[in-house]
Amino acid sequence: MNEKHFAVLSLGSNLGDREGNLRSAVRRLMESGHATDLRCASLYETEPVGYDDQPYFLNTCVSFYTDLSPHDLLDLIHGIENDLLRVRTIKNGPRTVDLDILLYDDLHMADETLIIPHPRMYERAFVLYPLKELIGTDVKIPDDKSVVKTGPFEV
Ligand code: PH2
Ligand code: MG
Ligand code: MG
Repeated sequence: MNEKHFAVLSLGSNLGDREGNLRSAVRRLMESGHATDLRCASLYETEPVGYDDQPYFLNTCVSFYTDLSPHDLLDLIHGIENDLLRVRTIKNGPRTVDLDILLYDDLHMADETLIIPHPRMYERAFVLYPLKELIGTDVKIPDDKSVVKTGPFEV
C-alpha cells in the first residue's frame, strides 16, 4: 500500500447469526488487501434506534489503514454487504450486516452518496460506545442503558 488513510467504520447486525455476520464482514475487509493494522472494539448489544419493531443489534467499530479513496472504500463495503445477503427493505429496518464509514483521516466531505464524518454518529450511543473504546476521546459520552457491552470481539 502506498498512501495510507486512517478509516473508522461502524458495523451492525440484527438478523441471523449476528456475531458470525460481523465476523465475516471483518474477515472480508482484511482479505480485501485494502485494510492493514485492523483493530476491533468489543461487541455491544443495543436497542434498535429509529424503527422499534425489530430485534436487538450487535454493534461494534473497526479502524484500519487503507489505500482506498472514500468512494472506493464505500464500494468495498457495499460489496461486503451484498455478499452477506443484505436486502434493503425498510429504512432503519433489520439487516444481516450494515457497514458505515464514520471517519476518514480528518476529512469533511458530502456528496449525493457519501457524507463523512457520518452525519448521525454523534447522536447514536450504539456508535459512540464502541468508538470511544477504539480510538479513545476526551468527549464524555452520556450513560445510555440501551447499549450493553457483551465482551471482546476477536477475528
Ligand atoms: N442501525 C440503523 C438504525 N438503527 N439501531 C441499532 N441499535 N444499531 C444499528 O446499527 C442501527 C440501529 C441504521 O443503519
Ligand atoms: Mg447504518
Ligand atoms: Mg449503512
